[in-house]
Amino acid sequence: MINVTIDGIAVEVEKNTTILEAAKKLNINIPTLCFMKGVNEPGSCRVCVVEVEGWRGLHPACVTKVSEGLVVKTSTGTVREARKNILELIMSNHNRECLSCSRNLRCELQTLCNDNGIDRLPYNGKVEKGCIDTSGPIVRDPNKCVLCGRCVSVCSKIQDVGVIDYAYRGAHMTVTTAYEEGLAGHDCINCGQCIKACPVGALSERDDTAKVWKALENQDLHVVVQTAPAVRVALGEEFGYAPGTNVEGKMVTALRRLGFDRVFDTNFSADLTIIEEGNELLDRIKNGGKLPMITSCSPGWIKFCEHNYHDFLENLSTCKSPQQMFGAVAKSYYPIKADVDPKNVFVVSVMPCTAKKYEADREEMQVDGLKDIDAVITTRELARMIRQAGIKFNELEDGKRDSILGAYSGAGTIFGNTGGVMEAALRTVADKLTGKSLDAIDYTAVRGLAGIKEATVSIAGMDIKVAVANGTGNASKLLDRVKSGEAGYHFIEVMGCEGGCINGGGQPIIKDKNTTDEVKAARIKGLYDIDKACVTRKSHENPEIQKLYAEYLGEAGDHLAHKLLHTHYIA
Ligand code: HC0
Ligand code: SF4
Repeated sequence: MINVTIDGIAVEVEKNTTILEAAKKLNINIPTLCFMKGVNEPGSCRVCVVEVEGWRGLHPACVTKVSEGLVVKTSTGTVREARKNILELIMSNHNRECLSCSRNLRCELQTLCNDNGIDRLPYNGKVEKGCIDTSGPIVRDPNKCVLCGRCVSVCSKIQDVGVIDYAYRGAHMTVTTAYEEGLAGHDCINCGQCIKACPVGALSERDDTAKVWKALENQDLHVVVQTAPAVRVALGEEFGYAPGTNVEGKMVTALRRLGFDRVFDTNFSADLTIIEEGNELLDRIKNGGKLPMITSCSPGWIKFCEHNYHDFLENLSTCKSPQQMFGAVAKSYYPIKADVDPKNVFVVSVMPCTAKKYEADREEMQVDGLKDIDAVITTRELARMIRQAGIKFNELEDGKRDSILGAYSGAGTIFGNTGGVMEAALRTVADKLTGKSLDAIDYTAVRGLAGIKEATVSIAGMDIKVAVANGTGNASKLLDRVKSGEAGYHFIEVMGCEGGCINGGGQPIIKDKNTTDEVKAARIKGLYDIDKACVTRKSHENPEIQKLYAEYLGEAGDHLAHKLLHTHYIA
């Protein structure tokens, strides 16, 4: 152990600890900007500089390791002046339209400037650095970029995509794509992890709220909404609730107040996915189909696979994602039951995911000329709509979902967690294979935040080998092992974002990036708690799903189910 003194307080820390980490132990907050633990640690922005007794100059706390007897001062006059000067320089190159920025009041730079007494801007730098990229669901504004590199690191190191990087030098330096083309023309998978990493408003999702408001005001339309599993345990953060708090009831009431004709649930169609996907898996295992079968519900992952792992396209389940299955059913079965014209049904999705905007616009995501989904908004956009409507979210009564696309099981709920689709599928497959209703349904080996999880599950004398990868970087690692023959499985779940949808690119921004893992864990727990409390915890026991098959679809994998609920991929 090493003894150091920070701001006059002695502390003992492990070898190789940075000054930043040591200060944290003492609850001393050294401000940072470019630093993201384990992801981006370049020590380049210099916002975290401190003084060390006996050393010359100032030193970045995020990359300077402690040594025995070190005496550190984190807020001397020299440090405060340097920090202020650095922030003034960053601000001089930054588009300062804060009032109209999507990150206003949620911007790390704004907070830093406020905390560090920036009350004037002495320098005029280069603010106009390029055009705003609106080519796809991820909007990039180089004029707001502070060159911290967090998006670059997340995209390359965590997601293994690497579609953005630094270009040019000095005052001309910018973060951009190859040939400075729009992200939509590149291999970007629309995961939105760069948005969550960005400390300012240089990255954001395309705002589709105007489209939704317009539909809600159109009296000719019957506007229905579905909300993804992970939204309910994160939306509350936008209104002051702790991460993981289940605000489903208030969200349902808010959606009704906004004017939606019916409030349904993607958990319902997650159950539907399990019926189709479970059937497909059993069919592939019994009839020598392509294995391992790989889940297909995460659109970021699908695009990643299409770009980088062509060899595995036949391994992908042909099932549409729950979002798309919902739309297909909402425009076929539902209009018959509700006696409305399918052409007048307008389907809105509320998703934790930015790639869902892209998925909804894929050409193949339509049936008989009707798009499955008409508009997708993120958790953040829904929060904005609620605020715009003047709804006092925290004071709302709990509301209940509408029937007939609103009932769900615990299995459908846990889709939002990494390992959740796998666990939900195993619950149904195990019952089908044994012909019993099994009680042991907690498949804990596939739970948790590890990047890659593996398990062998024995069901009815059969050993089913499964693996779960979350984050496309981890998917690469797993698939490379499968490709080389080093690992073999029957079934693989891949989710595009680390932790699964609870950490999707459309979820509330986590202000203190050092708490990211705690926030993910709390959201994950929120969904497992809902699962535990559900009367029905298996997809095939969802009564509204049973009714859908009995009244309309027939058997899983039948012609109609295939037409509505399955898709294909592009090599
Ligand atoms: Fe997900 Fe989904 S679980 S991808 O993360 O499978 O976005 O929450 O809605 O479609 O259900 C996101 C979340 C969904 C879908 C479901 C799946
Ligand atoms: Fe990279 Fe994902 Fe951002 Fe696209 S959306 S630039 S893939 S991090």
